[in-house]
Formats: sequence, structure tokens, C-alpha cells
Amino acid sequence: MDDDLALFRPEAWFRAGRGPRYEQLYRHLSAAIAAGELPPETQLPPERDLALIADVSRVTVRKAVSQLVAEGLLEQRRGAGSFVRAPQPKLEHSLSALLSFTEYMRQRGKTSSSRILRRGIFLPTPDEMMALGLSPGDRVARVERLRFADDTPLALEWSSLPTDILPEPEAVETSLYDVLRGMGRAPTRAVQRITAVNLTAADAKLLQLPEGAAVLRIDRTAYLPTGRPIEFTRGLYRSDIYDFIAELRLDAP
Ligand code: 16G
Repeated sequence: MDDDLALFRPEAWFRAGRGPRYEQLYRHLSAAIAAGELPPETQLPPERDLALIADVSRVTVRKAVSQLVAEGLLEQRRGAGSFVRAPQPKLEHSLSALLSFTEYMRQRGKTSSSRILRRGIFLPTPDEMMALGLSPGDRVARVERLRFADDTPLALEWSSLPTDILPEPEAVETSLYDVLRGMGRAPTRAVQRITAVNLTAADAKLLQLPEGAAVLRIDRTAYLPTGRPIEFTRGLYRSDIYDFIAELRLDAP
């Protein structure tokens, strides 16, 4: 029993300067579930016990647990507690494939290219720190690109990654994901937020569209299998050419 609890003790998951405690605890538990260290049907200790073992407040435990519940990794059974859920292969199938710009274009029979607008190592902004779990002393690698399909500018992308994941942003010529794959650090999961926005004059000029034209803004946060976020990319995509298809399926009973 003691061995099981070692997983929850602060030595197992907490590192100073690596982001809020609830987020570190959440990432640690999510990785433990993915690695099978917490197999399906494992019951987590009750909130109060978990707070004591992990040496955090109950609010911290609650936040970490509710994020795991929201992602379908844990299930809360009334009066019984939180349990690890069995993996849901059907859900996997119904998710879209995680593709790079280069791969999207290749699938559509187009050749992609990029014009690098800026590349380098910078101090992280609060948004980047939050998205990537960085602390103020860390640096962030940024790659900003105008992306073409054949000769048409299609997207503007601002990508940020932790420097231990992308120590040399200059290495990114065409495909960021090819560079990450080459180092065995390609993301395997991503969460995207899509909004419609109007172009500023400067961005419109780059995309060869009139100022104020409507485009899609997509923020992608991509994760390693361990659950660590390693890419935050904000992109503006020409909605007259680029389309996103989301496949939805009714889960079989
Ligand atoms: C896609 C991703 C972007 C990623 C890029 C990598 C969306 C909305 N965004 O454009 O997050 O950084 O691919 O492409 O799909 P690359 O490997 O060709 O550089």
C-alpha cells in the first residue's frame, strides 16, 4: 500500500519553478495513468488524504482531479470516490489526426514553403509561461512564419516551445514537426481553440488580403505522451482557402 502512495508524495511530482502545484500534480497523474502506473479501476485516495500525502491544499487536489475528470482520465462515482477510467479507443478514432501544416498540404497535393519572419530565444510572456508551464527564469524558443501552399500565402504562425525541446529555433527551415520528430520530441496530442478574427493592416499585407478580412485564428497547445505541453502556436489562416474538417461520431452503446 505504501508503494502505491509514493506516487502521490511531493518528491514524486513537485519541482519548484515548474508551474502551479495543481498543474504539476495533474500532469504527473495524467502521465502515471498513461504509463499504466495507475491502471484502470484504481481508486484514488479520498481528497482529504490525498491533500495530506501530496502536501497540498484540498483546493489544489480538487483542481487537479477535476481536470483529469474533464479529460476523461478519471471518473467520479458518487459516494465512492475517483477512479481511473479504462482507455476509450472509440474516442481516439473519432478525433482528427494530429497533422502539421506540411502534412496537410502534402495531403492536398500542394507544396508548402515558409518565409521566416522571426526566430530565436526570448523571455517568455505570461501567456507562454502559462501554456507551456514555464517559470519567469526560463527562456522560450519562438518561430514566426508566413506559410505558403504552392505560391499562395495561407497562414501566419507564431510558435513557442520550451528551449529544452527546441534549443535551436534556427534549425526550423520548413517543418517544425519534422525537426521535433528528428529529436524524438513530436507531440502526440493537441488541443485547439478556433475563433474568427479580422486582420490588422500588417497581417493583411502579409497574407495578401484586404485589411479587416475575416480569418480563422487557431491556438494549438500540443503535448508529449507524458502530458507535458511543448508547443503553443497561434495561427491566422485564410478562411477562403483553408478548411478544417472535424469528424464527429456517435459512440456505439
Ligand atoms: C499546423 C499547426 C501548428 C503547427 C504546424 C507545424 C494547426 C491549426 N496548427 O499548422 O500548431 O506548429 O502545423 O507544421 O493545424 P510544420 O511541421 O509544417 O512546421
